Amino acid sequence: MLALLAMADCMQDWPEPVVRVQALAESGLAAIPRCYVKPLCDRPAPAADDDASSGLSIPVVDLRGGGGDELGDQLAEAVAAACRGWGFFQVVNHGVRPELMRAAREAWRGFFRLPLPEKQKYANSPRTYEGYGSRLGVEKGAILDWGDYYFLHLSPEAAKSPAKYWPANPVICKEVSEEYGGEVIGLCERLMRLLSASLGLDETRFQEAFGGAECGACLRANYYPRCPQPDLTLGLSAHSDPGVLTVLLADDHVHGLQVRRRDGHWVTVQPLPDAFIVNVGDQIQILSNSMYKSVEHRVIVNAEEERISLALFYNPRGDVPVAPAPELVTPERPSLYPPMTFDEYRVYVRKNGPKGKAQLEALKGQSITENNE
Ligand SMILES: O=C(O)CCC(=O)C(=O)O
Repeated sequence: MLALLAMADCMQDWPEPVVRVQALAESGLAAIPRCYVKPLCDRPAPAADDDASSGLSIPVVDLRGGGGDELGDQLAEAVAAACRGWGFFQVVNHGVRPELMRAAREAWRGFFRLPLPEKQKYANSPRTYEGYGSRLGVEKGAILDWGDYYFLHLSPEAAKSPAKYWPANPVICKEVSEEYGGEVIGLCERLMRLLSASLGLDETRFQEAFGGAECGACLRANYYPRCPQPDLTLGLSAHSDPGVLTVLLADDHVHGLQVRRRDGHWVTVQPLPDAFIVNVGDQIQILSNSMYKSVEHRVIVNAEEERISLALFYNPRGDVPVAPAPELVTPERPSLYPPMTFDEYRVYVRKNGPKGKAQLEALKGQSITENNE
C-alpha cells in the first residue's frame, strides 16, 4: 500500500511541459521533433509489407439473435475462436444504433477542432488522466506518441472528478457520449456473458468476478493529426489494454489500428461499416488464467489525413481483487497471477505508459507490491 501511495505521489504532474501534437502538426513543420522519433524496431513497416496486403484480417462475429440455446452456443463458440486465435474481433449487428455511433464520433471531432485555448481549459494531469491529454506515462525523456486525447470516466458516478469534467463545447458532447456509453456498456455486459459461457463457466461468472453491477467504464477519444514523417513514429505505441474489454469505434474512413499476430507480424484492421472492434484486456487474461490473452496493438499515422477513434474501456470495480478463476486452475495449469485490484494495477501501468505486454508478463508469479517498489 505504501509503495502504491508513493507511486501515486510521483504522478502529480507531467515530467516535461506538455506539447499538443495537433498544434505541432498545424504549425506546418516538415520534420517531426526528435522526441517523437521511435527506435527502428518500433517503426511501422512500409505499407507494402503490411499483412493487410496478404488478406489477413481479424474475425467478424455477428451478434444478431443468439437468445436461443443453439444460436447462443454457436455465438459463444465464435467468440471463443476469436479470443483464442486473435484476442481481437469485429462485432456487427451489435445493437448500438449507428446514428448514435456517428453522433458520438462527430461530437468529439468537434472538440478537437476547437481553438487551442478552449481545449487547454481541460488539460489533464497524470493523477487521474481525466481531460485533454497528449501523453501516457510519466517517464522523463520518454519517446512520445503522435496523438492527443480526451479521457473521462463514464461510470461509476463516484469515479468522476467534479471539476472540468465534460467539455462545454460542443454542447452535444456530454449528452451524446453518455447515451453512447450506456448502449456500449450494455454491449460489454452481453459480451461478458458470451465470454464466460465460451469457457464453460456460468454466464454471470465473469461479471461477478469483476464487481457485478459496479464495473467501471471510461472513454478515450483519440485524435491523431496528420504527420509529416509517418514512417518514423506511431500515433499510439504498442500496448495491451489494462482493463476487461475494449470496444473501439474506429474512424469511418482512415485506417490506423494494427494488431500483433501471434507470430509477431502487425496486421492493419479494416473496420467494417458500423462495426465495433473488440479486444480482450489484461484482466480477462488474469481471470481466465491465460486461456484468453490480451493482445498488443498500436496505431500508425499518415501524412494525408487526421484520424479519430473512440475507445470505451470496460474495467473491473477498482477495489475487487482479481485472480485466476479457481475453475480454470488445474495441477497442469497452475494459477499464473497473484490477486490484485484494478486500482493497484492501473497505477502500475500508468506510471510506465504503453510498454507492449511487458507489464503484465512481469507480474507472473509476483505480487503487485513487489513490482510497485
Ligand atoms: O485509435 C485506435 O484505433 C486504437 C486506440 C487504442 O488502442 C486505445 O485507445 O487504447
